[in-house]
Amino acid sequence: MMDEAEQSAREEAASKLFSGPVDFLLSAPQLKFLPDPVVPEIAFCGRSNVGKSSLLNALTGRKAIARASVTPGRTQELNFFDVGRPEEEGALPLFRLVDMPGYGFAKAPVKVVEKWKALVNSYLRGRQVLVRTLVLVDSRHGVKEVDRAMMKMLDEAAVGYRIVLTKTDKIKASDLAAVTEATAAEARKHVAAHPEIHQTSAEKGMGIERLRAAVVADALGEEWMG
Ligand SMILES: Nc1nc2c(ncn2[C@@H]2O[C@H](COP(=O)(O)OP(=O)(O)OP(=O)(O)O)[C@@H](O)[C@H]2O)c(=O)[nH]1
Ligand SMILES: [Mg+2]
Repeated sequence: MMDEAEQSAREEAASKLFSGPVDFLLSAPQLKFLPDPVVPEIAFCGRSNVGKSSLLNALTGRKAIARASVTPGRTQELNFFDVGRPEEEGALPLFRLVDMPGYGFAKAPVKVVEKWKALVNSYLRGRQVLVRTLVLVDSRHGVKEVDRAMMKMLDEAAVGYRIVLTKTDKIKASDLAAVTEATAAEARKHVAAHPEIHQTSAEKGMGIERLRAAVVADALGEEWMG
């Protein structure tokens, strides 16, 4: 178990990293437009409107680097963000964050939804440099059938993921405790799920520093954290 001093040192190192360069790289509407797989990647997935783009903004400390919206279905491509670009010209970033379209969105045309689904699933299943996926779950709703299907797919593809509860500012503390417990029980049924359930609010900042440290450790290894 990590002690408090160690945890706060990790959080400090992670926020220092994110206070440096974070740049939008590209938007890939199809697999052939993916960047070369040259640095570790961390992907954000979850139901439409769960708060993927908002969480990415909160983690990077940028208000709107990823486009968040009241309109579900806003993110339609795989959007790549470079984190920690060294000084030298042409140098690679330390790692990348990938914002993805949401699943379980019924209002977009079926063909469009199928296209997103194929893109997201092929990326998640086939990406060599994908070191961790964040599966976001709305804390008001808990794990739904579509989330379970996504987790099962990730289990089968042996892609490790963290389950992140979002929008915790919208529920009571007692409800948050209950949904966290239920989500932890769900996580125990999935081989690729990390046991820790993250509680976050992109709006109020809850849980952001802790998740930021976890993401950096996933991307760069515990050694990097010092
Ligand atoms: N209260 C509250 N609202 C949030 C939070 N995170 C996101 N939202 C709101 O939820 C809505 C959807 O957020 P997005 O970040 O666009 O969600 P998304 O998962 O990227 O959506 P898609 O790209 O459509 O799949 C927006 O209106 C956000 O302002 C949060 O922590 N608290
Ligand atoms: Mg989005």
